[in-house]
Amino acid sequence: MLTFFSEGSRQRQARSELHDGALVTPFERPERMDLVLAALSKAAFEVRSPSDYGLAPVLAVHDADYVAFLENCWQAWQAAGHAGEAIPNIWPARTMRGDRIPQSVSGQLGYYALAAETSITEGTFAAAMASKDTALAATDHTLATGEPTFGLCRPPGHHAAVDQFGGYCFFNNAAIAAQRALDAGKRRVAILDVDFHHGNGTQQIFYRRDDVLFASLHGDPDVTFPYFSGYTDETGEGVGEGFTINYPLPPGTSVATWMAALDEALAHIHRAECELLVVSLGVDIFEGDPISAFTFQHVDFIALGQRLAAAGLPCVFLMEGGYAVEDIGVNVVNVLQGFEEVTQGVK
Ligand code: SP5
Ligand code: ZN
Repeated sequence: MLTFFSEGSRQRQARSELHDGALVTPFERPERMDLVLAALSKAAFEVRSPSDYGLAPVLAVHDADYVAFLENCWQAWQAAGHAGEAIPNIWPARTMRGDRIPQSVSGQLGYYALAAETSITEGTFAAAMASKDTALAATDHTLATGEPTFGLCRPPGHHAAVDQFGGYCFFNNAAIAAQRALDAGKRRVAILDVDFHHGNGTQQIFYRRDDVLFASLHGDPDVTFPYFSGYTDETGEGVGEGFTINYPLPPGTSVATWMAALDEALAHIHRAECELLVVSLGVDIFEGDPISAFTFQHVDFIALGQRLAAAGLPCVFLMEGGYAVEDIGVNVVNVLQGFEEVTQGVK
């Protein structure tokens, strides 16, 4: 399967993640890409660089003030004399005002962040730009050829909302891809999110729309990040009612139970007559993932790819999470090869 990857993704070089009450080396680290690239190379996948699509496709789903904040944050943080990476520590919490965007970068961080684990650093904006280029190039290839395509996006995107970053995400690559497909003439696009964590950002971006169906399988937010999004009673609003569907599953959920939920999600997508499938491909559903709690083994990712292919839609895969660094390459390639076995009739 043709893959797109931008070397610009390496500019995301954060040193700090707030985890378990300490600053640790981020789980979302550049080595993740090296191991996926090695596995793709071993499987003889062609990898191409995306072209530069500029900011217009980003501004089609994100607010301009948010994009400007991301672009300027690191410089403002440094100008303010802070020693470490830019990390929020105050929010417009429920008992405070949500209608003010403070002048101070510290206040702005709280306004535009939805979680504190994700720092902003020197190359963060450039890497986010590279990541959305990867998503757009993959989408354009599928739109032009009908062939499945893999976008090896980094940083990931599915937690990024209209005007908020967090969960290692800055620009919502899947949302940018789906909007691109609509702008190219598709009438309805499905985004299927199989990452362990709920794709709260993707859900929020399309919550009141019926041209993008968002379906997600994820750890039950009652006990799992992002905690405040991903429950079954979130089904969309207005014309979007019925175009959001969530399958929260408890930690330790068996692969059989997960696959049964996947089949329900695919049936829902089928009924909605979607013309393109964008898969938010997080492989943190792997049993060995250090921050997640599902039970996928290597071989189960092949079955996942096969089931996705059976949906019979043109398909764009976009990388989201997956933090068992030694295993993410094989897990990703297994999904893509499982998919191709079905679409190309290879066994
Ligand atoms: C794209 C993506 O997968 N983002 C995930 C962001 C998760 N950030 C917070 C994780 C908190 C994990 N705590 C789990 C403790 C397990 N022992
Ligand atoms: Zn995840």
